[in-house]
Formats: sequence, C-alpha cells, structure tokens
Amino acid sequence: MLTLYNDRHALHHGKLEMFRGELVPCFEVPARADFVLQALNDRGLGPVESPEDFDDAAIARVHAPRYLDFLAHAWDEWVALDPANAQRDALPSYWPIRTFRSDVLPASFPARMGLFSYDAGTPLTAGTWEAARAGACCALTAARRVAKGERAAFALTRPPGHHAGLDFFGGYCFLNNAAIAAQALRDAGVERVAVLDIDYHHGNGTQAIFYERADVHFSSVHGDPHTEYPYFLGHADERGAGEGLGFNRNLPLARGIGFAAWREALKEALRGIAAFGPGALVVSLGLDTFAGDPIAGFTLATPDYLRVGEDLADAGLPTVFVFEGGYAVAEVGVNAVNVLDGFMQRAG
Ligand code: FKS
Ligand code: ZN
Repeated sequence: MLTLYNDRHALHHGKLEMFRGELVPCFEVPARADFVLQALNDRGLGPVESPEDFDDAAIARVHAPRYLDFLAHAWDEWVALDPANAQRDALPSYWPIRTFRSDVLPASFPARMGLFSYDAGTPLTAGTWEAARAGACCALTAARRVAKGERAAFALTRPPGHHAGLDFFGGYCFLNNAAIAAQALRDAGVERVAVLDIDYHHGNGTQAIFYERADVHFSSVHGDPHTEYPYFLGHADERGAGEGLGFNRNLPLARGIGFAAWREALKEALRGIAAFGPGALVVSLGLDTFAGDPIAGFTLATPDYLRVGEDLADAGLPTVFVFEGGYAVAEVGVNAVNVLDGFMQRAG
C-alpha cells in the first residue's frame, strides 16, 4: 500500500501531560510513528513516499481561520510570556465553560489556550505547528492520490487528529487530518464521503465538523463515553442535525469487550456506510483497541488486525487510512501494518 510519511512528525514531542492530578510523561510519543515505519519496511509493504506541500486554504476548509492563526503563533507567544517557557511545554488551565463567553477573543495567551482547547492532556510544543501542518499535508496528499485512482493510501503522521474540532485542540490532536482528507475528497469531486473511526476513543472533533452535513457520513466504534474519554460526546443517540440528521452513527461499546463483539459493531458500521453509498472512505486508524494498550480498554490481539483490514477492504471503496492513537509502542507498528496488509491482500 502507498504510504505517505510525514518525516517532520517528531518536531511535536510533548514532555508531560496532566493525569490524575500529576504531570506524567506523554503517551503520544514520536516513537509510535517510528515503529509503524519500521514495521512497514519489515513487511515490505511499500512504497513509502514524502507528502506534497499544500497551502493553508485546504486546512481552512475544516478549521477556523482564528484558530489556525492562534496555532501558528502560539509557541512564540508562550515564550514571550517568560523566556524560561522555552524549556517547558504550554498547557491550558482555564476554560470558558457554560455561562462564560467564547465569542470575545482574549488578549491573554493563557486565556486563548483555554478558549481553543478542551483538556490539559495536550501539550503544545516548539514544533507542534510545523509537525501538525506537515501532517495535514500528509493527509491531503493521501486524499489526492486516492482521488486520482489509487485503491488506498496511508497517511502516517502524528500528532493525531480526530479529537480536534473546527477551532479547538485536545486529546493529543491539533489539526483533524481525517476531516481534512474527507473534505479534500469532496473538493476533488467525490459526492459522498464516509469517515469510519475505529480508534478506541470517540472522534468528537470529526463528528462535530460534519454533524450538520449530509455529504459526509461519520461512523464510529469506540469505548462508551459514559466511562471513557472524551466523555462528553459519542453516545448512540447522536445521529446528526439539520440536513445532517441520519448521517452520524455512534456504536459505543463497554470497556473490556473482545474482538468478536467489536467486529460485529465494525460490520454494522460498514453496513450503514454501504447504505450511504459513498464514493470514498476515510478510516481514522487507531490501534489503541489492542489488549496491551496502556490507556484504553478493549482486548483485540495482533492477528485480529489482519481481519480488520479484510473487513475494510470488503467495503470495496477507495480508502484513505489516517494514523490516530495506539500507545503500546512496541506493538503499534505490527498492529497497524496488519490492518494495511489484510486490506491489500483482500483488495488484491
Ligand atoms: C490517559 C487519559 C486519557 C486522553 C486520551 C486521548 C486519546 C487520543 C486518541 C488519538 F487518536 F487522538 F490519539 N487521556 N492519560 O488515541 O484518541
Ligand atoms: Zn484513541
């Protein structure tokens, strides 16, 4: 399978995230992508190519201009607050929750950090903007290649994207690579695009971006938000709104379930996607459904990911895979490549 690899991903390297009242080492580390690249090479599942560059317009199809402007300058503003900040990552501490105003753009940088985010687990670092921007170009290149006739392409990049919304970061995500790819496919002339999110965590950002649209269907299989991150979105009764009503589908599953139950939900999501009749599929490929994942709760095993790839290939759609979560670092590469390998073997 064609892989587009963002070799600037490691410019985003958070040190610490807030967890249970303490700052702990980040789970979302550069080594994750390195292990996937290594596994691709070991399997001989090439070619691996460099992404093309795109201007900000393609990214602004999905994200608000004032948010992109904030991200582009955030690190410089952080260091301007205190030169010592150059040695530490920026984390938000103040959020405009209900009854506060979010229409007034604060002059204060810490206030804007909170306005444009929703958790304290997503450090912004010196290279975050460059890495995330190059990652969006990686997803855009994969979409372009699939629009031009490639059966499938894999955007291998980080930081991940599916929690990032129109104008907010969170859940280790800054730019929504899957949403950017889906919009690019629409702009390339694909009339209906489906996004299937199989990360352990609900893709709240992607859902929100397309919630009122009938041209992009979003389906997600994930840990039940009653108990799992991101907690405040991802319930089964979220079916879309306005013109988008009926084009959003959530299949939340209880923490602890195994592959058989998970695969039934996957197949159910794929039936809904087939009924939608899309011209292309974008897969938010998280591997944190793995039994050994340190921050998630399903129990898929390494060989199961070959079956996942086969099931996805059976949808018979031009497919863009976008790398999302997966924190069992030593296994994430083989698990990701099993999906892609299973897909290609089945797709022929
Ligand atoms: C552990 C608590 C959970 C946030 C989890 C974020 C998950 C991110 C992800 C993505 F694909 F975006 F990377 N903290 N400290 O896996 O969904
Ligand atoms: Zn996840």
